[in-house]
Amino acid sequence: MPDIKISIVIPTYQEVINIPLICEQINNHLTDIPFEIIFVDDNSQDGSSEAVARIAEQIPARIIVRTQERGLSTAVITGIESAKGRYIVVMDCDLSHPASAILPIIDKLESGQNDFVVGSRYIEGGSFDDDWGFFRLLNSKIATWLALPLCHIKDPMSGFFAFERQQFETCAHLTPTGYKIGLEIMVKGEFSKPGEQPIHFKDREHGESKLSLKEQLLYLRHLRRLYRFKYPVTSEFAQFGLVGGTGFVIDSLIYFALQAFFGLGHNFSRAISFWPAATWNWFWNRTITFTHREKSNHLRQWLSFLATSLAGFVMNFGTYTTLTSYVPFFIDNKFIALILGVLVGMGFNFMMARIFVFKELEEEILEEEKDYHY
Ligand SMILES: Nc1nc2c(ncn2[C@@H]2O[C@H](COP(=O)(O)OP(=O)(O)O)[C@@H](O)[C@H]2O)c(=O)[nH]1
Ligand SMILES: [Mg+2]
Repeated sequence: MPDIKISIVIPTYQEVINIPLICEQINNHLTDIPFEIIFVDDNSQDGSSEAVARIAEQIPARIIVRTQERGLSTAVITGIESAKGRYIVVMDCDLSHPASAILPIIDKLESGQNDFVVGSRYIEGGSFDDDWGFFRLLNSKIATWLALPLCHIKDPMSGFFAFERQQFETCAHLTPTGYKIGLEIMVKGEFSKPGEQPIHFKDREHGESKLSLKEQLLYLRHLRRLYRFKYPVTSEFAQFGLVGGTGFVIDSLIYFALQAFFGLGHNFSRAISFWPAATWNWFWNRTITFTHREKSNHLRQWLSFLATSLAGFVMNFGTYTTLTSYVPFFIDNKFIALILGVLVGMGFNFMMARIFVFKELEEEILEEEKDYHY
């Protein structure tokens, strides 16, 4: 038997109707090419195994049934690990992904034009069925936009993708959750030439989609991991800034409320509103921004966060006062000085938070606390 050229990995859950259809499509489009189809099924109990056994008499297909584990992403990894072909193609079973695109995709890999190719709805020549409602489209677009900074691909969410099997070794630390394993492999693997092949994405006709709201929430957490992997400092800084922004709102509300409802003076209100706002920031930075860092000892951490925030506030205020007292430009442009003060204070706070308040964990602890990575 010649060496297998293409391994097509198809995760399945209750796809017994679609299994023969997709096998036939693939077989029709890959004449004279040694290929294998690997279904990775999560114990569907709907006759999928028997269907594959029947097909295997004519078409090189096999099925791995998992009983211990569930989930699309890990199923895809299981399939890739058992594949023998030179190239891996991952696609859905529901006939959304056209088998006719497999060879053009492989051509791109073989010619060296690309080292990772996705079947894309969103580049020129790509399309999807017309009846996508407004919300479905918006949902898909937002999810796509959120992932754009991670890779230069217009359809990074695609479940139809391919790469050379050897390259899988470069994908370090996969943490497969949710649906978007293609995106994760692309971001974490050492791929330098990702590309896209336009496809028409057809809606499924048989069976049901398994994409639930829960999966979508998981996607957001998954994205955060990927951002953290690719842009460790920037992603922390963005979250720190976001938390700081909400803290600023809390600070201002309390500050104005104290003056309006309790008749307190300007400076006194300022001095009081700082504490709840800083506590708010500490809590959310601990819960969101720095979840992967030290979590122990609430009191010590809270106190050191307050101390560094206070120092940051002094830097902020000091910058503003110095600039507006001594530099003529800023005397006329106080607002710019105010912004600069905020930036200096925030930069200082961020550095202190990373160095002192939320210390980095040792590698081994990180491994054990994998679930906290979100
Ligand atoms: N093994 C396995 N496959 C799954 C699971 N969830 C979905 N799939 C398969 O993954 C592919 C895409 O799922 P689908 O429900 O069509 O998602 P959608 O196209 O995003 O709505 C299909 O082939 C499904 O059968 C799962 O938990 N385990
Ligand atoms: Mg589908």
